[in-house]
Amino acid sequence: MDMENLTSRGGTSRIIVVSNRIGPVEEGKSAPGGLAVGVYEILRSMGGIWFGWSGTVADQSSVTPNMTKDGNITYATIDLGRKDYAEFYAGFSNSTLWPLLHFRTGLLDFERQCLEGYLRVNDLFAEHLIKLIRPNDIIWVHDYHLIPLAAALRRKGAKNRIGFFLHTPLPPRAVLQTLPDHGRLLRTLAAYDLIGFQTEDDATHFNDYMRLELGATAAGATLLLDRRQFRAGTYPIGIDPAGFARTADVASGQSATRRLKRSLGDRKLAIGVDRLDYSKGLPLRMKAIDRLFSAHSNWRDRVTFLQIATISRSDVRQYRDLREELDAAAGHINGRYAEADWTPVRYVNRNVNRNTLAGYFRCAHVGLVTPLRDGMNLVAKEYVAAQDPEDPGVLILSPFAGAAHELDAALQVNPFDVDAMVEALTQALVMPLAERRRRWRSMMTALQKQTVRHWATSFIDNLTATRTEVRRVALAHVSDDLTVA
Ligand code: ADQ
Repeated sequence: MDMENLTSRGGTSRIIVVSNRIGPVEEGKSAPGGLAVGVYEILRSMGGIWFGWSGTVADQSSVTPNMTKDGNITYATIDLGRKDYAEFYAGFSNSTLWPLLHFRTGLLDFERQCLEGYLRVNDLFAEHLIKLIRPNDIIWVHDYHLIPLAAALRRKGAKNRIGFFLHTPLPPRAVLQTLPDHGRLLRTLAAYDLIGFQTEDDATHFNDYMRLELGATAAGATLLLDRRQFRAGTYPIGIDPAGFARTADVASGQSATRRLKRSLGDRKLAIGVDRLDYSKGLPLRMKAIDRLFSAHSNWRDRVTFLQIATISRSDVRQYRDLREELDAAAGHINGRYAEADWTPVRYVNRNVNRNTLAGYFRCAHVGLVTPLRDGMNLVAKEYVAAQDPEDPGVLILSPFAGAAHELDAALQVNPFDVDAMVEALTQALVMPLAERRRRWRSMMTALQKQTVRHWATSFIDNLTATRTEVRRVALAHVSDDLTVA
C-alpha cells in the first residue's frame, strides 16, 4: 500500500504521532534515526501533529503545549516539571520498564511513587492531546513510556483508532511477572486497537501474557479482554537502505572519513556504534577485543577498534556505573597493548552526526553489533547499507537483536560467549571477498524488503482497517477496568 492511497482513505484523517521525544526533523537536514524518518514521511503525506516532550526540564510541567508548524505537520511539545521528569522518565520508564523489557530483572528499580508519576504524566499527555484531536484522526503512540496513554485518552472520551508500537523487546510472562502490579499496567494495552511489535517472539509473549495472565481470549490475531477487542502484530522497523547507501557513498569522499582512513594506515578497522546502554553488551565486547589481542597477538598493530558510545540517561545510576566500567576497560586495553603509534581502542563518547557515521561504517572492515537484548538495532542495518558493494565489510551480530531475524547472513554470535566473539572477529578479518559479497547481498535484499517506509505504512494501514463494528462494540464497553490511576 502506498502513501497516496493512505491519504485518500478516510478523507480527512490526520495522523497524530505521540512519542516521548520528538525527532529534530527538518527537510534538507541530514537524515535522522529510523523512527523519525518513518514517522516524518507518514506525517508529511497525511498531515497531522507530532506530540511529545520537548526535552526541557522546567520547574513545572507545561500548562499548554508549544506549537510550531512545518508545512502540514504541527509539532506540539510540552516541558516536563522536575518531579514529573524524575518519576516518569528517569524513574519508572528508564529504571523500571527499560531493564524489565530487556530481561534484566536484576537491575529493576521499582518505587510506587515513580509508577504513580508515570501514570500522572500519561494522564497529562492525554489531557493535552484530547484538546488537539478531531474525531477522524488516527493516533499512533510510540514506546514503553506511554503504555497507559490510550486508556487515559479513552477515559477522556477519545473514540479514535489508537495504535501502539513497542520499540523494545517484550519479554515472556515469567519476566513480566516480576514487575509489581504488572497486571494493572499491562491490561491498559487493551485500550489500543492495534499493538505492534518488532518480532514474532515479542508478539507471542504478548499473546501468552494477555491470555494466561489476564484471561484474554484470542481469535486469530484478535484478542478480547474486558469486552474490548484489539489486535497484535509484527512490524519490524527498517531503514531507508538506498538513502543510507548514498549518504555513505558521499561521506566516504569527505574529510572526516578521509582523516579516519589516513590515521589507520594499513590497519583494518572494526567499529561499534551504540548509545551507552547496558543492553548493548559493551563490557563483553571490550573483553572480546582484549582477548583478541592477548590470544592472537598477530593481530596487534593490524586492527583498530573504534567504539562510539554516546552518553545516555546519565541521571540513572546503572548508566553512570556502566560509563565508569567502560572507561576503565578501554584504558586497560590501551595501557596493555598500545604502541607509540598505535592505539588499539579508540573510545568516543561524543555524539557523531549521521553523515560522518555513514562514512565511518563504510570504511570499517567489521561492524560489531553485540547487544545482550535489543528490540531491533538499526545500527546493524545501517552498517550493512553503508558498505561498498564491491568490497563489503562483515557484520558480527548478536542473535538477541531483533535485526538477527532478517539479517541471518551476518556472522551471528552469542555475546555472552567471549571466545565465540573472538573467533567471529578473526573469521571476519580474513573472510574472502566472495563470501563477504554473498553475505552482504543477502542482507541487503532483506533490508530492501522491510524499509522504514514499509514499516510505517503497513502499521497505519492495518490500524486504519481495524473494523468499525469491532470498534463500536469495544467502545461501548470501555469500563472502569481500564482506570489505572
Ligand atoms: P536505540 O536503543 O537507540 O533504539 P538503535 O536502533 O541501534 O538503538 O539506534 C537508533 C538510531 O540511533 C540509529 O539510527 C543509530 O544510527 C543512532 N545511533 C545509535 N548510537 C549512536 C551513536 N553513538 N552516535 C550517533 N548515532 C547513534 C530503540 C531500540 C532499538 C530499536 C530502535 C528503533 O532500543 O532496539 O531498533 O529504537 O525502533
